[in-house]
Amino acid sequence: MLTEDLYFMYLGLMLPKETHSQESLTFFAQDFTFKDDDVIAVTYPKSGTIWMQEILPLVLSGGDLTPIQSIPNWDRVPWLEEKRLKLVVDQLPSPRALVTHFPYQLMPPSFFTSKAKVIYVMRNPKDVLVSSYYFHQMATFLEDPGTWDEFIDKFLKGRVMFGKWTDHVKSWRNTQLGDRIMYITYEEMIQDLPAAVRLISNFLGKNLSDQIIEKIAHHSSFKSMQANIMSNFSLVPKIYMDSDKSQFLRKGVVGDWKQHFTSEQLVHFSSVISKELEGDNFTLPWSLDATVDVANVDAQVEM
Ligand code: PPS
Repeated sequence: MLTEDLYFMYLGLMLPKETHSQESLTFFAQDFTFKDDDVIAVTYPKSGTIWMQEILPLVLSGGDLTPIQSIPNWDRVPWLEEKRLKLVVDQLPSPRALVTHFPYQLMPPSFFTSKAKVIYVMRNPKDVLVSSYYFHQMATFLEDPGTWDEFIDKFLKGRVMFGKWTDHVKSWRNTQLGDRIMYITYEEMIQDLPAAVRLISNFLGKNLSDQIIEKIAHHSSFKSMQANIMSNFSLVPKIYMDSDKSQFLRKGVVGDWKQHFTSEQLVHFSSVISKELEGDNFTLPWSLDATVDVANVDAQVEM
């Protein structure tokens, strides 16, 4: 299918027609009102969104498994900008957990006047790219990614849903939200999930016991989510997501990029991303230094 058959533009963002519409965006922008106790996980696609759809209901309910075992993740913690929000919003228990891929400047007015809390999850863009590449192969409502080389180019130019990774992270780094926002990385969550769940629960003012934290980490582990039909997208018909091509819960690891990039591609990728972040006052938890990256890849090849 042609790009224009699959996507439409909304305020400069390229969005898939299957999941988004002018109506859903108008609903989000004008009819939806944020509440002070809302919690919103914000991500660039493929950075840990569905992971937060698992963790947030567990934290907010103090470890009750009922929501994650009985409600599909897209209705349990809906995407603010998607068509389904309108259908489920009235059934969401308070405090509500929500997700969005929207950049900061496009959030609607009630977001800025509310006290809703935000958890921004960031992932190494090289792994985001890999995850997105496979997702574009299995999601029939997205454009075929083309070759790996072609997809790198599309990603760097922002010719993918939600535009450039650098624009997204920059928009959410320089906010006026003060202590309403916390930042966490996918890599931190992989490294020590119970510690990450503890940070999240503290941020949300939940004083959970170590036992509950362990329980939440267990039920939001990659393995548990892979086995949970409410979270593994097996309920989605194959005409939308073809799991023979790739799984939504594909690998769930850090550093899969090392299996994909050539040295030349790394130098190009890292230099474009670093240049676009130049002058912005934030440090990344991973290297975007092409020489370090290339050394990393070479070491991997030697192993
Ligand atoms: S989307 O389409 O934007 O909603 O995708 P998103 O959920 O942001 O990202 C999907 C990637 O997150 C991985 N994932 C996890 N990794 C580790 N542990 C857990 N529990 C987990 N849940 C989701 C998922 O496998 C995708 O990454 P890749 O690298 O493709 O495996």
